[in-house]
Amino acid sequence: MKTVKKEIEKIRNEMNQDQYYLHCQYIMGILAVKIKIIGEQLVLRNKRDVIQNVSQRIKTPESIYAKMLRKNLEPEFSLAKEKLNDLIGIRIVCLFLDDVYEIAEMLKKQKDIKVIKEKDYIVKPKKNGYMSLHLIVEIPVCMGDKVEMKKVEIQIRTTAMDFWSVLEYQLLYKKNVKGADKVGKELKSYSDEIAALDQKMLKLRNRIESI
Ligand code: 0O2
Repeated sequence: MKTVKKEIEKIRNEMNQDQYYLHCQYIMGILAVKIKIIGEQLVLRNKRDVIQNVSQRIKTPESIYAKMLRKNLEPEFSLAKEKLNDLIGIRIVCLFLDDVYEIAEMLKKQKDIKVIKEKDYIVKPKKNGYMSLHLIVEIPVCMGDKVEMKKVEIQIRTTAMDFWSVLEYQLLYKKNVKGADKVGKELKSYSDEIAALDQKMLKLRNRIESI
């Protein structure tokens, strides 16, 4: 137990060095402005609100440590920077299914963002029912005469998917507790209902817009 604490402290110390948090804040600041502009362009284009909420986080030392072990990797921060795509995470929540893909397309068009990976858990949800569109992007950070590319995971999902995943995240920490299996199955069935409802709401919105 002591070693776990020590390893996590080591990661924390490494994160505190090398202006890591400052670089993360710089990237999150750039992306926040970009997403705000995209949001305003979408309001003008679609004549309605599109982006409902944007949140950002820097992965904690505890979460880095746990994820490195899950991936059978040494829990070293220098290795985590190389291997983990979500040390910086941004979540965009929107109302409708087509908004997810419209936001993703607009992000992909940004000249200073390079999409290196796309995972569509909406077309192909995870086994437990998790749905979201993930873009792993690289953003250049200029430091003196050097330019370093930093990875960010951008999760884009509907309000309904977000509401589901918050609950599922709580269950994750109770996986081995009695009753968790039953709740997991029920949650999976709600994910199917959410997928169907998102489709229905989109169709209805299109009908309303065409009246
Ligand atoms: P936390 O605590 O949110 O940081 P990769 O190397 O990119 O192929 P990775 O990073 O495991 O593999 O990718 P994946 O599966 O797309 O997961 C990235 C993040 O998406 C997770 O980070 C979660 O935030 C979210 N996510 C993925 N699957 C689920 C799920 O089943 N339920 C919920 N609620 N969220 C999920 P972390 O590090 O797991 O967690």
